[in-house]
Parts: sequence; structure tokens; C-alpha cells
Amino acid sequence: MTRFASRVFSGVQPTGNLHLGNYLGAITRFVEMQKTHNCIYCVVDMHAITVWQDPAELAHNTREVTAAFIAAGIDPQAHIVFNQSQVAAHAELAWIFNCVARMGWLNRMTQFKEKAGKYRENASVGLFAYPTLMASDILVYRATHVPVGEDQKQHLELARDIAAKFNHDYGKSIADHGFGDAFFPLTEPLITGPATRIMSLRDGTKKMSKSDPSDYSRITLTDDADAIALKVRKARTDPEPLPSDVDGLKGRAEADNLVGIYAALAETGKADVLRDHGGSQFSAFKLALAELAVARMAPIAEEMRRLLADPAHIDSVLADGAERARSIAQDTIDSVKDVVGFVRGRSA
Ligand code: AQP
Repeated sequence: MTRFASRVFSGVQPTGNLHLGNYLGAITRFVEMQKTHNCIYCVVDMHAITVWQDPAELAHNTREVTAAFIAAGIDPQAHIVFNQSQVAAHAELAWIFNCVARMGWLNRMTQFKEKAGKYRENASVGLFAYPTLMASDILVYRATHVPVGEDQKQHLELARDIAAKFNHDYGKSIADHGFGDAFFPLTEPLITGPATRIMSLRDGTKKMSKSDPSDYSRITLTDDADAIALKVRKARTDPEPLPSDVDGLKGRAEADNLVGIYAALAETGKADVLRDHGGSQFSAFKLALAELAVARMAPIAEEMRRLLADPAHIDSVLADGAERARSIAQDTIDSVKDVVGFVRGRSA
């Protein structure tokens, strides 16, 4: 069996309204993984344009996600932070994967169905092909682990299917070119931790999302203390006090979500939160939650503001990361071209 060096890859779309779900479900995990792995973190701007983005806002949001990464504790020198469009190999490999993946596989993707909704005929081709680009983002670095939120599980499974089919279809050529019995790893999704699915503050059955039309549905990373307190105060709840154990959260989606957010912010478990707050009315619990959220998020917001005041510095971080990413990705794409049978001649 071919062995692959352990490497982490993950990405966040610069589509604005970066929220607590992105932070707790993804970015805090990215920070943790730096201790044990070589990590590549990408601002996936090419994914963002699968739905319309205003150009000036896209550029601002790209810098904002980068600032959030750094403010949350990602080290762009020890690891790699860059924006996707600066490394052309992502798009090159995505094309090859478009020819490996099957229509039926993509037709099953629930995120496309949700995002295209009833306007399917009017959705961009890019939105449909999004998962093959995502597979390419990961596999162009032959990443072995991808920390993501629960919503990305199906796309990660598709990336594994694409890797397996490529390894199978080109098996002889892979061996002939000296790459052993597999060219791509079957990447492991890392969907763990207390916050893999943070729900909307307005509806405990819908995930917290950047594109929710209600600003009160999410706490964003740039919200100030007053905005955080107001959104927590307005969060939907039920009339019962908090239960004293986790079983009591069953069938109470909003209560479960707020307790989960508290637990994730406090880096503890729901049972511990309920040990301290069981029996409390929501009015009291929300005050405690708002205080905790402000204490945890305000320093990040402040550091983001400081970083965003110097966009040239952020751009230089992205350029440096892109250069290092490019050298890894170019090796992969050159080898893939050999495996596929694309001629790579040198000029005489
Ligand atoms: N509610 C969530 N709870 C936990 N994790 C979440 N993630 C997103 N929402 C939640 C995780 O954040 C990472 C980056 O997500 P993304 O920006 O690339 O794409 P997304 O999943 O499409 O994010 P949104 O906020 O839900 O945007 P829209 O509204 O455009 O769909 C991923 O690891 C994701 O799992």
C-alpha cells in the first residue's frame, strides 16, 4: 500500500458574514491541528463565485477570512495560508476530476439541491461542479485529513470516491510511473468536536449560515459586544427552564443549540454546562452566554480590525502562502499529467 505523508487541508469561502458556526465548527479546529500536522488553509475564492459575488466585496471578504484565520491563532509562517485563485493547479486538477466523477454522483449532492433550490436551471455550472473543485483543492496537496463541519460530509465522501476511481482507472499508469498502487490518498474527514453543526439562532432546525437573510440568525466574527448581546437576547427559545441533564435537551432544538454553543465557547461539555445552569430561566442563561461569547470573540474581532487596517500586509501573507502552496501543487499536477498521458514537452 502506498503511504502518504500526513497533511491537513481545509478551506473557507469568502462570502461574507463569517460566523460562529464557521469559527467553532472549522477555524478553532484548524488552530488545534497546527500542533500535530502540517496544515494548508485556503480562502476558497473560486468556490465563492459559484454564486454571484460583488468584485470589491469578494476582495474585502478574502482579506477578512485571512484576518480571521490569523486572529484566531493560525500561524501563516509555520503553515500555509493562501487564496485558491492564486494557485492555478486547483482548476487544472478540477478539470481532470470533472472527467473522473460521474453525473449521477454530483446529482446526489444535497448542498447543490439546497442552494439551487427551485431555480436549478438558472444555477451556475460551477455550483453543480463545486464538489469536484473541492476534491481538487484537497487532493492537489494529497491531504490526508480535512477538518470540516458536518455539512461538508457528503462532499468529502465524494472526494474519496474521486480519488478511488482515479487510482483504479489509472492504476497501471500510476504503477508504471513509479507511484505504487495509489496516487491519491483516501482523505479522512475530521468531523469532531463539540460544534460540528451550530444552528441558526432564529430556528434550531436550520444550520447557522452566511446566506441566511436574517442577521439575527448568526453571530458574526465582526459583531461588537452590543450586537452579540442583542442577538443572544433575541435568540429563539422555548418557555421551559433549562434541564439538568443532556437527555432533557431532546426535542428542544433551540435549547440544545444554545447549550452547545456555550459548551463549545467554554471548551467544556453540555453536561457540565447543565450542571451549572440546569433549572435556570433562559433570560439568566442568555446573559451568561452573551458574556462568555463577548469575552471569547471580542479579542478576535479587535485583532481582525487591526489586521484589516493594513490590507497590503494581508496580501503579502497570501502571496507568500500561494508561492509555497504552488510548489507542492505543481509537483502533483505534473505527475497527474504524466499518469493521465498528457504530453509535457520541454522546448528545445
Ligand atoms: N453552522 C455551522 N456549524 C458548524 N460548522 C459550520 N461550517 C459552516 N457552517 C457551519 C463549516 O465552516 C467551514 C467553512 O464553510 P464555508 O464558508 O466554506 O461554506 P459553508 O458550509 O457553505 O458555510 P455557510 O456559512 O453555511 O455558507 P452558506 O450560507 O453560503 O452555505 C466548513 O468546514 C463548514 O463545514
